[in-house]
Amino acid sequence: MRLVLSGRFAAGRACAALGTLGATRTRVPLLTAGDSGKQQQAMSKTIIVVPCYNEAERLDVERFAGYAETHPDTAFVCVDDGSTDETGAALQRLRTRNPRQFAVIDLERNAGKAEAVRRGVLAALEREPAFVGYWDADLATPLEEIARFERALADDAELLVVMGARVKLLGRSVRRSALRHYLGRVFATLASWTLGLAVYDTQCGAKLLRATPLARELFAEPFLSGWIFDVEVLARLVAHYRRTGAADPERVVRELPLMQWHDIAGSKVGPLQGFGALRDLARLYRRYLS
Ligand SMILES: Nc1nc2c(ncn2[C@@H]2O[C@H](COP(=O)(O)OP(=O)(O)O)[C@@H](O)[C@H]2O)c(=O)[nH]1
Ligand SMILES: [Mg+2]
Repeated sequence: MRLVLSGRFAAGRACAALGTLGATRTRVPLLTAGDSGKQQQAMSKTIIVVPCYNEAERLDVERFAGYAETHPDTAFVCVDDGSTDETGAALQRLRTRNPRQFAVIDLERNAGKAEAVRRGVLAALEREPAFVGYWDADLATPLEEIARFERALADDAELLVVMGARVKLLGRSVRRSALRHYLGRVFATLASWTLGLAVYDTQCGAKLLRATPLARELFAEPFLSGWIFDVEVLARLVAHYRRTGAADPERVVRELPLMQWHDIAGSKVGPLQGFGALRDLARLYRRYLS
């Protein structure tokens, strides 16, 4: 699998420096910092990874570009996960328009959301931002929510992870079909039991982490699971704190009820994936928590 990081974000010609990353031994251009890379680094407080698989129809280039313009301390790493439509061209348009704030990682073959996010997060961490996160390309969670996630991390030095939670409350706009909502609630409850954590919504595609060595550790190894890698990140965190006794995981993770979350048509996750998710929950329990 080829991975190309393009744009000034990729530290110019640093792509010549090849290394290996994770257990898959994929050849990966390391993000060595040239001068422009260092400038970029200094300016990006937050880097958001956007996994994209065949998102040409849904990717709203104007919304991403507009957000970046008004938030110069935020950068995006968009991971084109072997798309077969025009996603690559749309992402290149974003990058060309604003190479300082948009980088594109181009995975030649589809590796799945978990691996795409993992690659993006590891690449982003090389830039040493204060915060690193991931956000669904369909913007079901609007980018404007990022500021609240940043504030939560900035205001509480002990917090490591802030996760969006889709909770339908008065004064908030959370729109999801009843079927997806109830299937989601069943899954979330099982995930919470498995983890032994009072988590409400593991699967929201909007998360922000403080960019610490522990954050890197959480993404260092390829995930066992496909769609429920968010649960696996939490399982790794719980296992870490069990091992070290350094903190209570419930103290370092916070769920933030979103002001807006609208389900966007065109999801690639169907109800059938639920069975795979249950199998993956059992595997996660055995691997990290039993
Ligand atoms: N990298 C990668 N991302 C994917 C894949 N399938 C979906 N995604 C991304 O995952 C995010 C959420 O996908 P979506 O289909 O809207 O799922 P849902 O909102 O959870 O039902 C989007 O950013 C997609 O582009 C995939 O196979 N690989
Ligand atoms: Mg979606």
